[in-house]
Amino acid sequence: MAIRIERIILREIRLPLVHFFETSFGRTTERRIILVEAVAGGVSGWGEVTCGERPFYNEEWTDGAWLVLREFAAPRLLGGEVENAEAVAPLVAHIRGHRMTTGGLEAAVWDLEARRLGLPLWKHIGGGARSAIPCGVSIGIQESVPDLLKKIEGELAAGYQRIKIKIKPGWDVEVVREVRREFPHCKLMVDANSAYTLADAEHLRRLDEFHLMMIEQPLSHDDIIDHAVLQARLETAICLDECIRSARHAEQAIRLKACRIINIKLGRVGGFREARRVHDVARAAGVPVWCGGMLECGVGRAHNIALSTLPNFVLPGDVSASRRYWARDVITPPVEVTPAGTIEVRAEPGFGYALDLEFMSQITVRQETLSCA
Ligand code: NPG
Repeated sequence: MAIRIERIILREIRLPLVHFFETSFGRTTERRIILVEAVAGGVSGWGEVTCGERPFYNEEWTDGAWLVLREFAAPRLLGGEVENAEAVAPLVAHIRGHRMTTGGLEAAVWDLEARRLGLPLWKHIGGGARSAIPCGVSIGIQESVPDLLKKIEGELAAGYQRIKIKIKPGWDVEVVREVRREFPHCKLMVDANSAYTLADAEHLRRLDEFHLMMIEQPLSHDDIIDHAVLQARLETAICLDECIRSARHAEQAIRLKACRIINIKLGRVGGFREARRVHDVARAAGVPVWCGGMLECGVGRAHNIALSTLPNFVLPGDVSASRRYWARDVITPPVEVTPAGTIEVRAEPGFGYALDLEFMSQITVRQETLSCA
């Protein structure tokens, strides 16, 4: 279905987190999120740019994303016809990197196309393997181990199916030991966000005794080969996140045995087209995947839910309830998690939730409408 996109509206919203979120590269207390609204024939599709406020997770950041969208990505879609949502990623593929940025735009067009067809987004992307998605939580680095244990206890009581804790040098083996002592049977994994090098291999091997589901991205954000060396030395499965930016990277990582699990983040790989390709490569190789999170507001969260209905998303992901992050979300109802630790997939067209436009306008700090000159 050809789409003539008439307008692309960029909004930056500011949302304070209910609790700071700390990783090995820093602490976030308030999000600055770019939402992308693509309009065609009176219908709007919505996407979220999932990059951080600072270029520390990868090279992208809010202010840079705004410029890339305005100067390079949006102009490619305005003023002509786009064949369909699948055709958006190739149109912006000449932009090197910046996949979370272009991915926010790409996802908006998928949502738009789904709405025009009257289909739920999950159906439109070929998902629907499950009607409720299994949820885990990601718990940032805390001020103290007792704080961490208390958090874990609360999340398990809420029903979440697996716990992921962030680690970094100085907050790793002994912390995991205490968590395991307190919670011997929960599904547990750790995420290092690239905080180690191969020189730490012996140290990381000490994590093997804790029966972790996986260790996520222990080594450099742009490395696959060292991960292969490390995986051969660990019993624990390595899951790659940062360094899988495309289906080609997934293929290479699997071929080199650099990981046994892949975290797919919609933005990191540039949107739904590439996310499905990564999913398919992993599935063909028998490598399970799960859906990562980037502290998204409701728009990105809803997209992640749709993505998580593809068949190979067999492990609980980092997609969790809105209330863990926001006092009020930009969608209604907010994303909620059942006592069984699942999110029910909704049947409405598009991403399945209503936008709270009134609240959104209150928290919008800049807005720009791009249209054909
Ligand atoms: O629940 O959205 C969430 C957070 C999931 O841990 C999570 N994200 O590296 O995967 C990550 C991490 C992250 C958090 C990355 C903050 C960047 C900033």
